[in-house]
Amino acid sequence: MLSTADESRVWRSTMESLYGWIPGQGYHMADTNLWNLKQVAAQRAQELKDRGITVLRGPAEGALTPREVQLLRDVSMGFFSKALTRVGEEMQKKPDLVIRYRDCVARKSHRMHVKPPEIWDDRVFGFLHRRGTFHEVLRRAFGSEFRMTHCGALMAKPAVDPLPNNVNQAWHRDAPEEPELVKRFEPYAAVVYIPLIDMSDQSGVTEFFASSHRKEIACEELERKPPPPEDLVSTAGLRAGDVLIFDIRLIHRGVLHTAPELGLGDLGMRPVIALNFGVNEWQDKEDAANWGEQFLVEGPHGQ
Ligand SMILES: O=C(O)CCC(=O)C(=O)O
Ligand SMILES: [Fe+2]
Repeated sequence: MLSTADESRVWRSTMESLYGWIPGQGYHMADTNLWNLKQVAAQRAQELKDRGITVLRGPAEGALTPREVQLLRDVSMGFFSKALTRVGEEMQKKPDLVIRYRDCVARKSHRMHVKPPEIWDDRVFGFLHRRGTFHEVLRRAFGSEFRMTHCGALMAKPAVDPLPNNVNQAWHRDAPEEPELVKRFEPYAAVVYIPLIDMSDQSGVTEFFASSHRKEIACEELERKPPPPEDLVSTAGLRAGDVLIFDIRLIHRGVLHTAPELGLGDLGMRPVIALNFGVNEWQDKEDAANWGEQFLVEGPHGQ
């Protein structure tokens, strides 16, 4: 448990990131709003535990501000374009190149997962690392010390033509259950998704099977028999900066992005920030399991 002094520090920094609270001058928000945010955090932490997924919508619930979204768009799109240039150069040498680097991997469903190094700079991106309502949700859900273990951007490229490789991702869990940790923490790790564009059904949504985090379900079977409608949660309708949190064991999949006009840049990309958080006892195998050994893009590298 945090002491009252610690708790009030967490909330002061939340206020600072959300409402521009200035030390020494106090903040202008009424106490009732602060109380509301605490209520939101408590309720969403419970939802994360029960359903394996929860969403914070709009700045009043702790979503990112437009300025924070813009900062993230700039670094994601900037790094993506560097990565694409480098992929082009490497493909000239090796047309059957497998894109699996330490800072950039290709995924199914026309997705590229990149790690812009700037995001690790917590002087600029402190709002992703430790301030904000979503950290408060995680703190309450984990009930223990936790840390960020991965941060990147999931870029979905439009796939408008009916080509054979234009397929949705397979249903999957990002990591299997860890029975020893479940005995002590419930949950023990979670993923945070923050779309950087307003999401419609066509802009490359992610679909989630709510409540699947504690169920024994064979993901392959969902290709034939999809989740029941009442448990199907999609990112369609989220606004840029909204914060979706899901249990690392929750079943989900990426759906094709078919609306370049709703995306960013010349290609009409759909960027989503993806962060992993877990209790200190949890070891994140994301890098070892899914990423390569060598860097693709030259320059400073993140963590
Ligand atoms: O980009 C998305 O919508 C989801 C991607 C995903 O789940 C993954 O790559 O593991
Ligand atoms: Fe995934």
